[in-house]
Amino acid sequence: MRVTLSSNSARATFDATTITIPAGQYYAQTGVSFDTAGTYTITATATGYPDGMASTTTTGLVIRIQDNFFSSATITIPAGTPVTWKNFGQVSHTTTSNTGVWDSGPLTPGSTYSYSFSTPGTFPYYCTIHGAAVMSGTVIVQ
Ligand SMILES: [Cu+2]
Repeated sequence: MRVTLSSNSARATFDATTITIPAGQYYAQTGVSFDTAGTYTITATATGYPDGMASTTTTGLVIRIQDNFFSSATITIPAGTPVTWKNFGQVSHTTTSNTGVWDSGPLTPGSTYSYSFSTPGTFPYYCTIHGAAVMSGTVIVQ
């Protein structure tokens, strides 16, 4: 099994160190997740099959929620970009706009919340459970 990932300088994260591609299927989305928008080309070889290739385009960006911070705390995106927060921590958190633009409510570990930023501006947010002094971030939309 060989999996090669190339992209336009975007990072990728893998759910598992070994990605299994079912025999006869020439795609490799399963088990691969992307935390940065971009166009990715995936090639893989499964026993008994020739190299398979697929490309996938992801839009938007994932902000990782940890205990207790956002990573990255400040991001800059073009207008129209969807942002997804995913809770990678062990306890619940929220992503809540300081100005009432969005409010995820409590996100249990593993949960996600998405919001699409259509208008330019600076959007500060925080976690209502742990407070702005502990957990805050900013989305800058250009
Ligand atoms: Cu929190």
